[in-house]
Amino acid sequence: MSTDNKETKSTNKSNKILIGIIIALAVVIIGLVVVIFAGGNKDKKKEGNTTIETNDATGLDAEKEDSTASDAKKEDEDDTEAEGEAEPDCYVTVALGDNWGSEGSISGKLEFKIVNNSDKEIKNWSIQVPVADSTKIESSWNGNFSISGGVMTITPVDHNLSVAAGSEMSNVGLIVNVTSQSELQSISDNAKLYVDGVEYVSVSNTANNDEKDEATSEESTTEAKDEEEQENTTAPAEPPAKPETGTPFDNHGKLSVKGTDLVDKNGNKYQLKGVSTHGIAWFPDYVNKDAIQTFRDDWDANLFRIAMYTDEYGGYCNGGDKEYLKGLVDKGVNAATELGMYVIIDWHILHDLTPQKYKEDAKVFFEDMSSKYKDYDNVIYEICNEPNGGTQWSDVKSYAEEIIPIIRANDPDAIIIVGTPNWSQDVDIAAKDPITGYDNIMYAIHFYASTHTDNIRNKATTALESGLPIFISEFSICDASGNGAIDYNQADIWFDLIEKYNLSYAAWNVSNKDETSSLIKSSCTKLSGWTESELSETGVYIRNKIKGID
Ligand code: IDC
Repeated sequence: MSTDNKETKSTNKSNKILIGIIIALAVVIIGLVVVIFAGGNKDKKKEGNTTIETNDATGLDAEKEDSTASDAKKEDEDDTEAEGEAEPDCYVTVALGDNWGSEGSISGKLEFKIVNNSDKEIKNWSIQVPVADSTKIESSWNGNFSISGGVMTITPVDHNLSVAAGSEMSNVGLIVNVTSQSELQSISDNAKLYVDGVEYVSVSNTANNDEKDEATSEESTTEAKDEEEQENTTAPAEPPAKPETGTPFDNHGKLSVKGTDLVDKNGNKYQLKGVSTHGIAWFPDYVNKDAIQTFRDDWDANLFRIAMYTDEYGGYCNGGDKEYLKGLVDKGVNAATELGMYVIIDWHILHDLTPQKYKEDAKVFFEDMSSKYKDYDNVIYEICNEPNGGTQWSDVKSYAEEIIPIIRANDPDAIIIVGTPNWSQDVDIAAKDPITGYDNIMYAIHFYASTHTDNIRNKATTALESGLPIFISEFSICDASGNGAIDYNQADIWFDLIEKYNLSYAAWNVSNKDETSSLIKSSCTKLSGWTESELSETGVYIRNKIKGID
């Protein structure tokens, strides 16, 4: 009992203490509430946003802080909107090319491109741009151009009726005659994309509240991360498809370099003869199996070169879609492999002048390619199309000495073609200081027969006679612009040299672009299976050379 009493007493005592504490706390809380309301100058929003304020002065400061914060937020929103406007998910760009004539009558070249970064195919597109009344269309390609009521309208032709999600449609262009440079500039600046006759409004511009903004920015960070990861990881290598029987690769297998010659798996001299795509970002549709098969079966070609520009329109290093471009390379390599053709993956530097400019991209790219195609003995790597603009052989050589080991680590003996200075003409300079320590290295020599004659042929023979293996990975029979008149006489002299030294070659270019070097007539929109009458004059000549018809 006495124990119980003691316990009851002590319980009573602790109850009293507890009640005391509760009362004290209640007083403090009431006090605080009074102080808060006495602050008097804060609205609900602030209470929600800020720490509890204890006096008027702090409250005012807090208000200032808040309004600064909300201004900043507004600026953010404005920025987001501005960015959204600057970079919608689908838009048209216009490249202003050469122009000639003088004020009063200027002709200029304009090329339009639709970039579709949305996840939907764009159908029934048109482009509209205000023009001066006196504007005349001199010639045009890959679009229907008309001018009416001060507006130039461009609509699709059969082969570019739609623009797939995540892709670009380019090479729609015209030569226009205007009265001033500023009119040209204005056309270039004011072209707008229309879909179903209505000006295109980007879906990415609809995000207009904080939650959406946050979600979008989070998403894009994740996407950016994924892209980064994808770029740095290499896709697992697929075993190559078995080549069709009786095809060039089936018969000749893995090639190697012996002296200045390419030799086949049996050690016999072998010559690769074929064609090069135009830039795959410009003309993606020609990278298709039927086209490659047409070159194999109808032209007797055994080589297909895939030219991926690095620094021109939609190029790999100047904002082009890397995954998309690599997908096209993949499509071409796989088709060529199944067809038993040899295939060149060409890192098509040109505007970038020196391969050093995008060397880091090149390292990742060739690591990716060579690990993917390490078992594809028909794949040839061309690591820098045409160094130019004063790039020295030492710059090219040191670049090559970084890229070659990356390829070799995956693919110990693939053929690698190294570009040479002056648009791959100076093989004589490379011959004085060749790359050592690796087998199966060849050096690019390019010619355009109307421009490059004895002077460049002499460089070729100098190099060959000093033992340098050279490869004509690009050439044509017109002038160096890829256009202009054909020089059949010079072209024939080049082919004599080609036969004499067993040189391998790829002719520029598989497209129907309205320029002399295109192998397909510009009036022909077929993507394979061309008849002779659908080939350009250059196409007819090259096909005959490859087939051995004189
Ligand atoms: C040309 C294309 C032309 C394109 C231009 C871009 O034929 O349609 O507008 O590139 O700069 C080369 C280059 C090759 C050139 C070609 C003709 O390797 O990219 O293609 N050429 O100028 N070297 C010498 C000539």
